[in-house]
Amino acid sequence: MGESSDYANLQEAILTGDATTATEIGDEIVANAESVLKPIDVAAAVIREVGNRFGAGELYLPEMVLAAEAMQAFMDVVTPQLKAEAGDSTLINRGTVVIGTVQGDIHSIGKNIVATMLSAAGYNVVDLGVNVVPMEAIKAAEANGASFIGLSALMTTSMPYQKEVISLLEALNQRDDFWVIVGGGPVTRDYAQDIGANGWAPDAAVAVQICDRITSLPSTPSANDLIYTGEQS
Ligand code: B12
Repeated sequence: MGESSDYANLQEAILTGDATTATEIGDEIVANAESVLKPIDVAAAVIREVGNRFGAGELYLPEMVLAAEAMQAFMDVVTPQLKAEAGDSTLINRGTVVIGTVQGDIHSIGKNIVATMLSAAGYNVVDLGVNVVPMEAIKAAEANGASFIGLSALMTTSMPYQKEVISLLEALNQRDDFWVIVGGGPVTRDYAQDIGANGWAPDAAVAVQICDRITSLPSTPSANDLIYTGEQS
């Protein structure tokens, strides 16, 4: 099967919520494609399109659930390969990242990609899962000696919990203890800046870049007034 027909079939499998075919195509891609990065991008674009159609009332929740299951089935197959490709570096330790999807939000696909890429790039990643209440994120960061707290939010209604983590850190006098990086579909660079996050990335590859940039800083600057994003050189 050629690459582009694989992509067309992958798009179709996710759109129609066909997890079996999504798994088969994932297997095929892992066996034959040079890299899984592009197919993951293709799949991510399709699932966002599903979200747009859901938002526009063109399809219903059960269809979005099935599409998400097909996307997840595909990700399950390609994730080990993604890890291998990105380096799967267990020898370097670039520091610990505690990551989770914020309170009230159960979207995990993008957060999982970010966690996989960071871990492959040499970070020790502690994944707290989804629906993580602010204090839990802070406690876990403390307990694991983390340098970073990564917060994913996919809904406008859950984005305020990213801010809540930062506010809590401030109230606890712990703001300078961790770099807070944020992301997720509706989270913009401006929003990240507004809430006083240290880093924002539109995708997982850039998430690794910003963590690398921050860890390579000569000293730990005061946290609040800094923001590192994919848009800076
Ligand atoms: C898949 C999906 C689901 C799946 C989730 C499955 C799962 N295990 O994740 C299911 C079907 C369960 C679901 C449920 C719901 N969903 Co939904 N869902 C989506 C959908 C279609 C795709 C999300 C996704 O996986 N994208 C693909 C990944 C790869 O992209 P990503 O998440 O953006 O991540 C990338 C970057 O953002 C970045 N990134 C992500 N996190 C982080 C973190 C850090 C630190 C950094 C640096 C970067 C970063 O890197 C990632 C990789 O490149 C979106 C549509 C959309 N446009 O986002 C709607 C969407 C988010 N859902 C929506 C809604 C409304 C819901 C429900 C409330 C529906 C309902 N009525 O029950 C529930 C939510 C329940 C809850 N409490 O959370 C709305 C949110 C609207 C809003 N208010 O903002 C959306 C936008 C759809 C829409 N247009 O209406 N959903």
